[in-house]
Amino acid sequence: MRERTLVIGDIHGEYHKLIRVLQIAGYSSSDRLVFLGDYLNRGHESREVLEYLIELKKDRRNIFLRGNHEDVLLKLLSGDTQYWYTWLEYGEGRACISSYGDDPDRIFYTIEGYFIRKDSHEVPLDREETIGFLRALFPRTHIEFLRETVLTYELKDYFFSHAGIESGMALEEQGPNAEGFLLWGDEDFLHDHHDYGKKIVYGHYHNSTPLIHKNKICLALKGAIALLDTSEGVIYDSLGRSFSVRDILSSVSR
Ligand SMILES: [Mn+2]
Repeated sequence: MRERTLVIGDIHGEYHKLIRVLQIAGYSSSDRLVFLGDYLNRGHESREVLEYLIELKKDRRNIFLRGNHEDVLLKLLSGDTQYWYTWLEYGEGRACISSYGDDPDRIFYTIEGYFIRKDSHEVPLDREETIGFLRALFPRTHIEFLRETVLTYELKDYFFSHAGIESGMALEEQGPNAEGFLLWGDEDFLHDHHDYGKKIVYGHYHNSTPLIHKNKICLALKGAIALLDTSEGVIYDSLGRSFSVRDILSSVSR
């Protein structure tokens, strides 16, 4: 069977939607997959998503990029406690904690920072408590999976990252020095129509439909998961819609 490359946008704890969009695209094991990151948080099935991705990783052709949500969690796992706010409140990480079987309401904020309830005690989430809590919450295989995610990936005609690139910089230069742009995005890139030689495919910015431009495609959707079949130039989503990249580009340029 022919090998297709299927690119999947932000998942955010929505296992059932992920399965749905793979079914809609007719995914089979002859296809290879590129995931754009943001696997965790917000939805209620973060653990199911990670378990499934770890299973898919057995196929070495499949690529798993790092999203800002994974990055923040990795920083917490390394004991950087300043990221609790970003992970819990901005990132809706409490949904992830519940999906891994703990009670997120055990963690609360005071003027002195974040605390966790343990039996009848309230303990500050300092470096040691943070690492201890997260290592008990996540299976080791899940932490390894997060650590092994990558910032960028390229094919002949495509460049992939979670949130786009550093605008104006050549693709070869988009490495760890551009990490902030690759993981968190940048306004300049959103308005950038420069031809980088490859189409940049990214997620992070959730829209109601996939964003299709000559030089870039955004696959993050509000309330759904998008998938790009690079061989056909078609985007499917978990709601059952499909979008032809070529048709949309020709209607814009007309
Ligand atoms: Mn993101």
